[in-house]
Amino acid sequence: MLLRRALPALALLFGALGCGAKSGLFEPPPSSSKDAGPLPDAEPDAQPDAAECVTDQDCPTSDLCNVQGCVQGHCVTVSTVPCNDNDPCTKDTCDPKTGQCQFTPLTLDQDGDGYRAPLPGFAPGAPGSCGDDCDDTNPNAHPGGIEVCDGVDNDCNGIVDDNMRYSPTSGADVLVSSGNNQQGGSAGLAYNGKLYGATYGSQFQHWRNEFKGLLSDGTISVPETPITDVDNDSFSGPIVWTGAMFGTVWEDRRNGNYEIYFNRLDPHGKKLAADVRITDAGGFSLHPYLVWNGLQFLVVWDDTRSNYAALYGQRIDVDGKPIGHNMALTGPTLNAESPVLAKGTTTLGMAFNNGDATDERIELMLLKPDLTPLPNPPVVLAGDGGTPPVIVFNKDRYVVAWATRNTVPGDAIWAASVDETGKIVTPATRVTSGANFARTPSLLALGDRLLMVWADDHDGNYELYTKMLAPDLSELWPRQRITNDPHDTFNPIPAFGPQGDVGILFDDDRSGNWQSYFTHLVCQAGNP
Ligand SMILES: [Ca+2]
Ligand SMILES: [Ca+2]
Ligand SMILES: [Ca+2]
Ligand SMILES: [Ca+2]
Repeated sequence: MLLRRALPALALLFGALGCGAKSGLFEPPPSSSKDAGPLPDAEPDAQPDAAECVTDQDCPTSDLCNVQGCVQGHCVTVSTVPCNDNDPCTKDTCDPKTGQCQFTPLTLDQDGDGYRAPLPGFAPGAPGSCGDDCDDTNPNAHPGGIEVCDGVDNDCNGIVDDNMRYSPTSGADVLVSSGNNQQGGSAGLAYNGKLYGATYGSQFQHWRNEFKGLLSDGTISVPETPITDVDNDSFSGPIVWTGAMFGTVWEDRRNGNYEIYFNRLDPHGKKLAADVRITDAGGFSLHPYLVWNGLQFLVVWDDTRSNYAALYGQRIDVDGKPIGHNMALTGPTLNAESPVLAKGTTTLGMAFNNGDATDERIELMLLKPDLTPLPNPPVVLAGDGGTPPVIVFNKDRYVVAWATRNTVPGDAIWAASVDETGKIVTPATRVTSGANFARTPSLLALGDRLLMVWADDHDGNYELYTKMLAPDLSELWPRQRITNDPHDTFNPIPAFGPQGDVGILFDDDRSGNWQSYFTHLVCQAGNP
């Protein structure tokens, strides 16, 4: 087929080059023109009279990967450049212009440490994974690395900062949102090796998204930079670091109805392209959440395009281009909202609320690495009025935490864990005590432990506390108070930072209105 399509063009080429000796052989058939369709379908050797070549030199040379020769008056492929490096981790192709083989790796080394991220769905270093970097967003984590107190699993043994612990930096809170706004609200925090990128909302005439770069002590490194400045409300969302750039996702109603938008930011928070609109749905699209899986951004959210709240997902490539269309993740029997996503070794775990305003169940659903739902039915972790959950993957299981809420907030934070087969490892467990009301949990996975940060009224008003949980969710180290002021404090968003610091963005009304603040925990070497 290739030969027949190439022939008229070839004839023109030879005519132009004045290849006189055989030019008569290359004249187009009488019916041909520049716009002629394909030549008749007969096989070359079915019409031995229609000779098209005398020697190999008469045959097309446009594809150096498939060399043509003249056989019985017809140009046929006589040799093909074999491109096979016997490496299942490369895509083998041949460049027709040069005839050279190209072996393109299937995986990326985004952080430039010489180790590639595994293919989605594979554990780092597992057979077929094509990569053994356990954290390709950080050059200080790779096989053979020396473990230091930096919030990173430097040696890729599945344990972050082996045998180290955290201490609060009392009284070092830093105002992040501008303060000249009406109010602010924390949304996301990610460390890029030099600075924390913080996303938060500021309410001026409308709500808008902001980015600010913070050093580990809260010093401003990149001033407040609007991510959106649209003529309507725009609510800030999570931020992730890929090893080369930030990604962030949010909801805004620049077009009247809330839709999900995405963009990539350079290491200083500058947008790399125009905002990417992810949804175009009749109902509101809300509560976006974002994960980087080593190759792609994965976004999940809820929307009511089908007149009930359901969960949807979208894959986005490293260049910021959506891959395929919005994917429906839950069916019509669910009224699902507020999804959060974590990347496991072979699956994705998505926790969410399911129910109505008075009975919000906490459920967890397993997905394939490409966001396709696995056949396992969602696992119900709690049915007692849970608030939007948080999720992390801790070495071999997903850990989900939530607060309860019926008419008033419950008195404790709860958590449960589920393995990658969907089996509940630790059922819903009360993981805090000693308060009347507890709210807004958050988790960081350390492999052999989990750091939890939350707000409760243990000491009178709502303040932030941290504690360490064992993988079975029992208490490893008791609560430590990390904020101290006479006003309520909520909504901690922790992220690993430099030298083992854990940066925490949070909300506080100590100035008389809600603003976003930053504090950090310091990593200390040695056993507790
Ligand atoms: Ca790497
Ligand atoms: Ca790395
Ligand atoms: Ca380690
Ligand atoms: Ca470390």
